[in-house]
Amino acid sequence: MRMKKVLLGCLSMAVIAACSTVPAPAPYGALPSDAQVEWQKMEYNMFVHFGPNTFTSAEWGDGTESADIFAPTALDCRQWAATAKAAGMKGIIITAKHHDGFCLWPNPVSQHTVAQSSWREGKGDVLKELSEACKEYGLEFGIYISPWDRNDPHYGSDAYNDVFVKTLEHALGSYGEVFEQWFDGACGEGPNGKKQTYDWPLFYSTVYKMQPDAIIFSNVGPGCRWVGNEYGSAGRTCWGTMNIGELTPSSPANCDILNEGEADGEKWVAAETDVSIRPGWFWRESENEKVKSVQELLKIYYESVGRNSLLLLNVPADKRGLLHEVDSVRLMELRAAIDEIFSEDLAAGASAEADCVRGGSGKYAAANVLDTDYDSYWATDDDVLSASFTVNLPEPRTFNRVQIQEYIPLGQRVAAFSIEALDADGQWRTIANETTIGYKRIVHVPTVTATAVRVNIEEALACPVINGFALYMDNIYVSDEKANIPVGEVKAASEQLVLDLGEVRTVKGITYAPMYKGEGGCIVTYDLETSADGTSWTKVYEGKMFENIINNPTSRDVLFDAPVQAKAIRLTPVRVEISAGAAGQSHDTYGVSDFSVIE
Ligand code: FUL
Repeated sequence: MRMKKVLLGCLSMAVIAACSTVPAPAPYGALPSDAQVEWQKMEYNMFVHFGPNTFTSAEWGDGTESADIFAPTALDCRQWAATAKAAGMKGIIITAKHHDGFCLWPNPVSQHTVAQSSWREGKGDVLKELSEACKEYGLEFGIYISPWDRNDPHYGSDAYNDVFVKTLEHALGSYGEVFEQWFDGACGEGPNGKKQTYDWPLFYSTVYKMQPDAIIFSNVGPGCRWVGNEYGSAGRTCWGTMNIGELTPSSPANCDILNEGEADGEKWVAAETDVSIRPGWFWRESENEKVKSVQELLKIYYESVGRNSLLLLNVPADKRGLLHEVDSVRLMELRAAIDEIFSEDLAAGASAEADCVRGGSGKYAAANVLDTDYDSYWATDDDVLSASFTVNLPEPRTFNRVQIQEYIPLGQRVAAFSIEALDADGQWRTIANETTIGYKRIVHVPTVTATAVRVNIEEALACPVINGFALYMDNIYVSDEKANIPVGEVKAASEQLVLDLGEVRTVKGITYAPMYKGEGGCIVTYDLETSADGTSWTKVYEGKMFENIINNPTSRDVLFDAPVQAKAIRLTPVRVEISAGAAGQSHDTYGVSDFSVIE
């Protein structure tokens, strides 16, 4: 019924089209800036975590590390850039200053930088070397700077905001163009135990003063937003828009909103999916064996790039100052897999038609979804919010991925759509029911052989504007099931974890892993005791922290300062939390998928 009405409407418009030029759809809602559109087109970038933690194995350094600890033996940023380029990435973002406050570039604002270390006799500069390597390899260069600083003596006072502004000015003013400024939302105590109230408007204006086109990442933008988790998954519904209102990077929206965005949101702040190729953000020897598999990385790719989000994949540099061979080989394997899956568009040679074409004009014809011109699109009349286009294939083709792109320079519009395939028996079968599209959506459908595919826009905030459609066959990714879900148990926060080894053994440390996505909560701080006889206990740690475990609920190895002779190990949770916004909130249960000793 609906189709017929639409057709009639469109036919009468066709007559009008013959006598006049049909205007393009007016932009709808919050729009991306040109820089935001270009940013989203990058799709896949590299994050490099590097700093004192690389040498201490900590996730969060406490700021007391000596500058001399930073001592890469063979730093080669050209190797990073060559690897990123070969991996298909478009830019690299470096942790210029993490929470420990150590700066990877010399600057007069801080007394805790490479200039104070004996590495290269205080003459080294990682930002210089990386920015030059990026230029050489045609990559964009981006900077992560943590406002949380556990070293700076000013932290916790108004003076710190000025110090931080000067730090930004120096980093952003010394190395040419910076495409993205990454602000970590973490806000803990500084060296004097005080927290800081960040002057976010001042920080933003400083970035724009120094780098007018930079995309500012924070939990809530203004350039792009955090995706709400650190395991690499944007929402199946994912709007580029969100209501920011009074939210700030230090008090963001809850993670579900960050993950999905909001229809008709007042600001364009597309989601950036930051995730590490390893369990932790920094390199450590013990995780060389735990680099994510191609299957896990493909899942992440589909759930970020394939869900209207940009993928920022962390590949930490090691103690040499190189990307480790396990990681770089994995990146090449992933690239080969992506190339193979997306090498052949199975819609090639097809024709397209639609039940409504804007003003009946060829300028907005359905065929535009099949060409490679980003700026040509299929659009309907303004009052047509549900319509279909059909892609007729030259012969039966077998595929299991349908890629659709919405022309985001005019705003994100589609709220619900379905996909049908015309099978060998001449039957139209529905193969997907989904919600948003955005810049790019890659829909997983059952493997199907079809002679035609139809996309039904069921619901849109304004007339749909679609500029891309492609079909692919993925023979590599085996399952849509959650990859590597650790099975485990949920325990009461008051419950201790006790390991009886049966005999006295030499123990180097312990491993604790919470459950998938931190279900049940995570142990954040704990006491740890060992016992040689199973009855009397000796404390090894009191109030020790699994750093960043709330945002990144992955397996944690804790290595003791020296091996211990123990028959039993006891871990007592002190603080148990569950993820809430970008922080944690106290919780009465925690998950355990692994509690074991390292021997
Ligand atoms: C988090 C930080 O606390 C982690 O250490 C890491 O840098 C990650 C990208 O952001 O909030």
